[in-house]
Amino acid sequence: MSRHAIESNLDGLVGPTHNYSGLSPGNLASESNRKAESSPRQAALQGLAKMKRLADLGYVQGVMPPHERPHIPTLRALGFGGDDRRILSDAASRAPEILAAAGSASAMWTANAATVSPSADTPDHRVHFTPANLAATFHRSIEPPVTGRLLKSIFPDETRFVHHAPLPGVTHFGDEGAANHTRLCAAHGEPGVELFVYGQIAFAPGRRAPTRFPARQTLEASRAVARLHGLTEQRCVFARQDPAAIDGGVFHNDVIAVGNRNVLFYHEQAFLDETATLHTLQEKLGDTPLMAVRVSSDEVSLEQAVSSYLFNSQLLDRADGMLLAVPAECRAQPQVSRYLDRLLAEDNPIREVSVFDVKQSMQNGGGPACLRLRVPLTDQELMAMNRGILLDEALYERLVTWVQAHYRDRLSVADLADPMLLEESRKALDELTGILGLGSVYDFQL
Ligand code: SUG
Repeated sequence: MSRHAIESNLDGLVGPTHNYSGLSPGNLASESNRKAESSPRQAALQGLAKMKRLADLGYVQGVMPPHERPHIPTLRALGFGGDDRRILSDAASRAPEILAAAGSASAMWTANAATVSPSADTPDHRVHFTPANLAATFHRSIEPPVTGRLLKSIFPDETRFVHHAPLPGVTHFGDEGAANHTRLCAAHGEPGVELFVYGQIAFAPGRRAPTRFPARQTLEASRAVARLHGLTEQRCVFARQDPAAIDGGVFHNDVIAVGNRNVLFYHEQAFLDETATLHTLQEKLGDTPLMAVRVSSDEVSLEQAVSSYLFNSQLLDRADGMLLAVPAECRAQPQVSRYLDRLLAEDNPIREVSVFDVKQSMQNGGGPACLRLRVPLTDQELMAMNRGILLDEALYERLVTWVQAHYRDRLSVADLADPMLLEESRKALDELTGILGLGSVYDFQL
């Protein structure tokens, strides 16, 4: 079945507690900016400016709200009691690492919110969502329940959308969502091939595992998501990440590869077996030619790929080819910038490079592609979703005013213990669900 469909992008709106706590081993930016002062206000405005520019270019752009942080139910579950003020002060003095985890605004990276299979790929012709369990890091493992509620509230029509529960929250089934999932196809409304990239095999750890940093995604998790979504073998390719890349700071596949339609832009160290991966993709794509844009280590080293986040770009449709939406860091690094100039001059589908400033997010290891969840939708599905989250001029203006009213310009890790911050955040989020027409989704609202 083939119907007209587009790719919508749901960007995570950065939350009021955005901070640098160094919570993600293997994410070099997160580790190196540990305890630096952050600006939640700038972070949210940078994210909104990115969404606005893409919406102005005609892309369907949605907003995924932040989660409630610090997350008091998590602190209660870990034995902190009394009123909110008491919980915060006890956690700050007795277990600051737990408070930091419960205070992270990490839900902003919606590429890790879920895996999405469009209706063109699934046997019941509905869009399937599985929220990622994010079992690899404690601070992110708090996200799935609220992510699930948000997705249900954004895509409520059960005749068109299916919401699965996250996989069991243990590292055997460690699932990081769309950051390790790329869909290749001729057109968004046509059946495609879903590429699942994993870092380890949980039940056969073996010698191929990285030695320095954790491999967050398991093959078992990827296969389970594919099963839940009803994808046939013909629709799936499972490829292993190069463990050396994980040890070099590639904690998700979207740090080293990005695809759109039949184009795959990737670094030669993205996959353990590059030849077999490309071969299988082409075999399963059938008549649709895979256009692989390969970047060699001589052109851009693994280290430069990680520090510039070249591959954490968005690859977006244009009438005559594709637009690559890169983080500003790519143009700041001479070698990467020269590579981009060559890319534009050469014969390939990438016609334009647009630069986005998302520095506040980048300093925690999140580039343009981390900030968005792709949801391919047919025209009917697009009409059936909760359209209150779609960004237009009016919503953009409203959200900018909302950020300016509620967000702090400076935040340090110690501020997470401030009961006023919790109060400010809840007030902001309560207002936000009203603005977006989402109903009650947060624990404090239920
Ligand atoms: O999971 N950083 C996130 C960045 C996620 C990037 N997403 C994709 N590549 N799709 C992570 O490591 C850092 C939080 C801190 O250290 O304060 C953090 O969670």
